[in-house]
Amino acid sequence: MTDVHPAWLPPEAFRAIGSRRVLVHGDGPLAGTVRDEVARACARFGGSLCDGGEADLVLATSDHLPAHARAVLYGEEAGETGAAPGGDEAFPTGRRDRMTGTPDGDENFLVGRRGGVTVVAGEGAGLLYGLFHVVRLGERAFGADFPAERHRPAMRRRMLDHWDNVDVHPVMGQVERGYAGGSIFWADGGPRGDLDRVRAYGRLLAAAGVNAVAVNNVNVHATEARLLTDRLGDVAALAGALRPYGIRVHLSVTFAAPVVLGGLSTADPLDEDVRAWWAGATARVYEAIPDFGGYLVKADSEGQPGPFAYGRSHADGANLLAGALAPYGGVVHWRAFVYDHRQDWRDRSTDRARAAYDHFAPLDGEFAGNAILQVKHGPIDFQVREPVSPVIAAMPRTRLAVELQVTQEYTGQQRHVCYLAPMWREVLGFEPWGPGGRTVAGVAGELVAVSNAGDDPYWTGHPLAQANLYAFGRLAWDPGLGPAEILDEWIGLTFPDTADRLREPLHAIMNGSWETYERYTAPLGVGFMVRPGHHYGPDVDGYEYTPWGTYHFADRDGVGVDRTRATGTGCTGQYPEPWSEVYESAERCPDELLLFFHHVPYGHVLHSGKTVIQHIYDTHFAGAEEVAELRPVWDGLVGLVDPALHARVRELLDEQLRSAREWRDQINTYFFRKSGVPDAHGRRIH
Ligand code: GCW
Repeated sequence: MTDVHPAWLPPEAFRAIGSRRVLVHGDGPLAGTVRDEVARACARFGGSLCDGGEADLVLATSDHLPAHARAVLYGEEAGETGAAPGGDEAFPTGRRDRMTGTPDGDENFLVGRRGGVTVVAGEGAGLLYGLFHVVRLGERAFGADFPAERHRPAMRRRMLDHWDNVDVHPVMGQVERGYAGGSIFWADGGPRGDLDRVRAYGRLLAAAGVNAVAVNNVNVHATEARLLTDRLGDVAALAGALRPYGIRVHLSVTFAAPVVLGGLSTADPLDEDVRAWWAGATARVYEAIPDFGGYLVKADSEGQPGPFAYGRSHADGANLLAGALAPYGGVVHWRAFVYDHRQDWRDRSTDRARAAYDHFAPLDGEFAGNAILQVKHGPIDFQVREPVSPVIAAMPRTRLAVELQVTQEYTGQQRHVCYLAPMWREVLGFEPWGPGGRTVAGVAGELVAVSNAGDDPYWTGHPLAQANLYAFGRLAWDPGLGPAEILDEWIGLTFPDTADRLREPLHAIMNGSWETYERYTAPLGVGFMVRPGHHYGPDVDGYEYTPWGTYHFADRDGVGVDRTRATGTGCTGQYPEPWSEVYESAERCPDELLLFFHHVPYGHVLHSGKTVIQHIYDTHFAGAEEVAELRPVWDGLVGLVDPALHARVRELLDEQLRSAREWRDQINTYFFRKSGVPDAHGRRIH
């Protein structure tokens, strides 16, 4: 692992801890990880691991808290009794694991400071998260006193899915939709063999709050299928490297495994032999990996096998695997990304945006308690702007995970700066039942994202894309965090020496970068318009006459997809009130989603007061202009970041500008030629 960028955990981030006297007290492997971290920091910065009353920082499991530390958290009187403020239990959460019935409190931690001592108490991974909390606080953890606060993750599972292949796929390569080099886990048909790098990845993820990783692509090809059986040892090795950081390993499996691996004639979920096969295979998995997280399945989707072949439902399919995993406390993540990818573009009644709801909403209540339906955040496919998926509000009796895409397949492929936390924050804060109601974050128990990390020295190709990986973990821990606040944390950790001078320019470059990207690409929620296959760069009609169900229907009069109940596909009816009405009405529909739900004439006037066509021209000129402004800001940072990192970003900004101009010109030219409407400001359109 040479020359790998430390991302948000450079040694310097540990200075505040490493220059102090620290007591680490607790049993168990994760307490050991905390001790190792602290020991390394102290060796570097002159502090010490101590074992007595003189500590500046105490990190301990609750049963190992010394009395004086206990008093810091619980008050003097409680110091001896162990009663937590506001509750009887030290770590109450009220949540219990549905399968095992055990309290689900081992990720919590308490932190407080009094009389010159900072104390963190937590069980299991909680202690580790507490350590990283102190890392984030830096010197602030050792300044003024602060009362004990309890921290707990909002989402119980905070998971990254890797679309990594073991074999190099002839079209998709080592990592499907990977823009950061090869895979951290696999290379050329086998394990990549750099477990130090895997461990370092786990450490970064833990510091951001992630606790689960699926180590192979949801498109499970022949070699990858065997990770479940004869290649299980490779998965166990990864689990071993990630375990010290509280991260469980999950595996994408093929629904056809009993046939392709087990030699059975069927994979029918109701067949007894099939059940027995999964039970046996799963038992062997847990023998090798006792804390294995579970399976991830893409079934009946884009050519992957599934229960439809046997006339069974997706609940039958998911419950088959859930049943095999249940004895061990494992879970199956079953993806809701099911749609017809062989549709006829002439057929306007089939609507890909409807598909997940149509397939899954009727199955609400039929899924096992350890089956989690994993729903992409929008109804189509990770576009720069989509409404929230209607599935999220439609399945109150089903455990749901919301899936985001950190890898920037549709948002610039890690060649463009596109800080995605503002989009995710909007998704998580969306209220499906209207203002004042529950939010998406409140409905989903888990947050999952497709990782953007690879074996690139900066982990993410574009060094600034590290912030997306970091922000994903932080939002999964606390969806209430503000995107700018998270970015600020990331800047402080990643560039500890120059953060004060970097904050303003980096916020200027990144805060609005998602909206900038939106401005120069597909307008008003219409989506796609990317080059087929690799999905980089503009190609307005690239998907228009294909079977993929991603159309914009632009003609000389107008553009957009009619998804209304009145005259279109009826997709608006999949939303509860008030959104079903808001989206149904071209007058009330939010501008940014207008073309997702409506086909309108170019002269349609938006809430902004502009016509659709003028909005298209204006945003595309503005978006490309905004990108042109980034380069001078970045040039001003020479000397404030590592020269190699500076050079890498500079090159990428040049490509982003080239690409943004290409988008601007293709989109504007296309719509000018279709509509014949000139730009009100007479700017150059080709
Ligand atoms: O957006 C699409 C991608 C596919 C991906 C699929 C999915 C893994 O283009 O590459 O396949 O989504 O989410 O399953």
